[in-house]
Amino acid sequence: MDLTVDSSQSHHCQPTSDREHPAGDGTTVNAGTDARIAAAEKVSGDQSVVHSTDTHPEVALPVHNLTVEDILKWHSLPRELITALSGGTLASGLERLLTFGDLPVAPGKPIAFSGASGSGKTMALAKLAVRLSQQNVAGQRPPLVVACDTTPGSFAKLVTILDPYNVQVIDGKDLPNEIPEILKSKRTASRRVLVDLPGVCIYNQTAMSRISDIIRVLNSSLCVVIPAGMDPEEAADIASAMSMIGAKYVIGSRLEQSGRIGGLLTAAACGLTMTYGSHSEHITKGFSLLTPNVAAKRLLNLPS
Ligand SMILES: Nc1nc2c(ncn2[C@@H]2O[C@H](COP(=O)(O)OP(=O)(O)OP(=O)(O)O)[C@@H](O)[C@H]2O)c(=O)[nH]1
Ligand SMILES: [Mg+2]
Repeated sequence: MDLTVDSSQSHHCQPTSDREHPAGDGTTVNAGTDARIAAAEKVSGDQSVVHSTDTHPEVALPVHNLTVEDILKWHSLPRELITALSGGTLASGLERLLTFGDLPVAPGKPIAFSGASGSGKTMALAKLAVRLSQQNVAGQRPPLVVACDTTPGSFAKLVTILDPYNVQVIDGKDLPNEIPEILKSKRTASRRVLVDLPGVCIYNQTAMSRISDIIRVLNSSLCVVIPAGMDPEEAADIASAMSMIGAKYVIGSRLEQSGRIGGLLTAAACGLTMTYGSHSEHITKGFSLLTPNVAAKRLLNLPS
């Protein structure tokens, strides 16, 4: 397999410390100094080897002499995707395999955030709402947030989070049966609207029907939030089920909390455009576009 590493990328996963890891021969090595020396000795003409002499001096993944293929396996990326990524740099493989882009946030076209319970939907929505409210584009009002999660306290929580940023939250608990008056008004047609959906189990038809009906009555686009660490098969099932009710976009969450992001990439490979990654628990921090280069670097570097 020819999976070369772009020399502009960091090649090593960041360590938490120099610690003992099993070596291939059953002995243990110190993943700091010893691993660097051992890896340096192993470097050959094989471009797929993760070199030890590059900018990041430390090694964190469980073994020191990893190829890019090894790293992708570590992320639990399905074999078919690893094969499809081969033939160039990791970033170019990602660019070829997946679609990357921004979320099309526009007046008159709400965006709804879907996903499993606790996946980070509300946090991602809140981060985007704050960014939009701070953009200060002439004539552009702050976005409007529609809270559709009927879990007790969830509406109040969103209001508390977004009030300081001048983002109005309206109660959408009766959607899809009753559309809040403000969403019917002509003035709202010029506003950007973000819709906070409840967490769903994709096998629960009642829950899936409700979110499907909400996005239909609001004429909303649908985005799926997939947390780092999610099993790729599970992520693929969620992405596919959400695609069937119209999802076109995916956001990664908790990228600084879990190491493996094979689930996120697998979800994107199910036909969703990779958009943002959330990598902080703070509402004003850690929300960036996941470009092929950013995704490649994240695959090769553990969060520190
Ligand atoms: N560290 C970190 N925490 C996050 C991130 N995104 C979400 N969280 C946390 O994960 C937890 C769940 O996030 P929510 O946004 O409430 O998840 P949700 O999908 O809306 O959950 P439900 O509405 O209950 O289905 C919260 O404690 C968030 O603060 C992230 O990128 N980094
Ligand atoms: Mg929520």
